[in-house]
Amino acid sequence: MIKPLLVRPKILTPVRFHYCPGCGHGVAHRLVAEVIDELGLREKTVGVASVGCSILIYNYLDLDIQEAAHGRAPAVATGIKRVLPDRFVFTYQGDGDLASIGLAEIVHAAGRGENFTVIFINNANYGMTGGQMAPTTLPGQKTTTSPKGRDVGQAGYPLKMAEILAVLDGPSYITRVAIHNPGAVIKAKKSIRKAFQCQKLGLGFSMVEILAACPTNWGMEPLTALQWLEKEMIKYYPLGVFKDTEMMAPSAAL
Ligand SMILES: Cc1ncc(C[n+]2csc(CCOP(=O)(O)OP(=O)(O)O)c2C)c(N)n1
Ligand code: SF4
Repeated sequence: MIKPLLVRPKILTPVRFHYCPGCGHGVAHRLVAEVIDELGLREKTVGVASVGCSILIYNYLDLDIQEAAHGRAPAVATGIKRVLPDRFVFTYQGDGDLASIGLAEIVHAAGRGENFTVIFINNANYGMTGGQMAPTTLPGQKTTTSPKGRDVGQAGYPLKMAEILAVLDGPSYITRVAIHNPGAVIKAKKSIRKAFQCQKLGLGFSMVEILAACPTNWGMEPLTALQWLEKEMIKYYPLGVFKDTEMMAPSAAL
């Protein structure tokens, strides 16, 4: 009998993604769907969507999903998790949403150690609204609002959110991964699984920052965008685990 290598996750609806060719959101959605399926969390999960290109995530994941105003997903997730502590709660946020307008929300939710998980898509620009410069735009990177390249003398340096949040006491697990090749995608899935497990263990705030391509606004073919991500983005945003308290928790030994 032929054993299928790839099976569509049950919670990934049979709806065609509206994302541009080569966009990282589709891959990230699938990884979230696979992990929730594998952990058997479907009936207990509430997702919180932000604005941005992934605002339609409720079309693709067959879960309870709450929309939040720009940047407010961590505040909404805090409320849901506190009222329904047995639910499994995650936010799915772009970098314009999380690192710009929602900076206060994410910092305070992390600082309070709220027990939910953040999936943070860093594609170095505001995707949905036309590719403006975001706090994550690389030095020298051209965007619609920095047509000559981000000038750090004028616009300052990018915010490295994983590093920034990892210095706080509240988070249990903070990591940065990428999804530019199959090996990286496998690692990204492991990190999402680990972040969800931290929440299951009640260890507090967890976040997976995912470096993802936005070929349309980068003005590149999908393949070139993946190469640019590997060559330029990872150089500025190193991959790795920035905080992991799971090993210190008594329940981790069970
Ligand atoms: C309070 C508020 N401010 C601004 C906007 C406009 N807006 C909608 S999507 C978006 C950009 C989102 O970019 P990002 O979070 O990086 O997600 P991406 O589209 O790249 O996935 C902006 C600025 C909004 N909808 N609400
Ligand atoms: S604009 Fe960028 S982030 Fe938005 S769907 Fe297209 S590639 Fe994806």
